Amino acid sequence: MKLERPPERATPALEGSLSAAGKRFAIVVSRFNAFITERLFQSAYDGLLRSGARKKDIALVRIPGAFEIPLASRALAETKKYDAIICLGCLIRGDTAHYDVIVNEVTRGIGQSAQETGVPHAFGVLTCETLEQAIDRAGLKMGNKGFEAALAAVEMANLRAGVRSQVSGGRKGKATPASRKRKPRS
Ligand code: INI
Repeated sequence: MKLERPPERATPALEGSLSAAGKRFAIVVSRFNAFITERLFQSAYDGLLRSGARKKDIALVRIPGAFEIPLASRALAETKKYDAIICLGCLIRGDTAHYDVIVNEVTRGIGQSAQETGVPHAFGVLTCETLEQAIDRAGLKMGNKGFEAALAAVEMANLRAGVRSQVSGGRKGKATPASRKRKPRS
């Protein structure tokens, strides 16, 4: 039997590594549906530690419900103390329209906070029809979305640092001014 080598990647890509060493994170966890969100939190914390983060570099912030996540995560991002924010919550559709009015606002608010502050935000907010769906995503059949969010946060923190150092030509914190860009050969 002949074993084939996996194909080489056609185009080298800039990607964030999964090393959390030296990086600082804030985890925002909502108390609503705590049975689920505590499991998301435990798994996110585990994911950060297993990626090399130090306990002292992980801040935990608890808030009442998913609706409060955008405000808390934005306040944390604006401190510029964290390389990434991990947002954890659990929205489960009930008999009223409460879920529907909250769900888009939470999603939009987290995205807006990420885009306007430039700090990566991982979206670990479950949006489920039933409690069973939520349980499946908090450590049962579908894995744990808290762990996935933690790894996404680590990767994006490294990607952001990589993009910045590429722009600055490897010099930390110094971006090359556009006026000093090499002129194309004539
Ligand atoms: N908060 C959640 O985190 N999940 C839910 O499923 C939920 N539902 O369905 O009501 C929920 N509501 C509370 C909301 O997030 C706010 O905490 C509350 O409205 C106070 O601002």
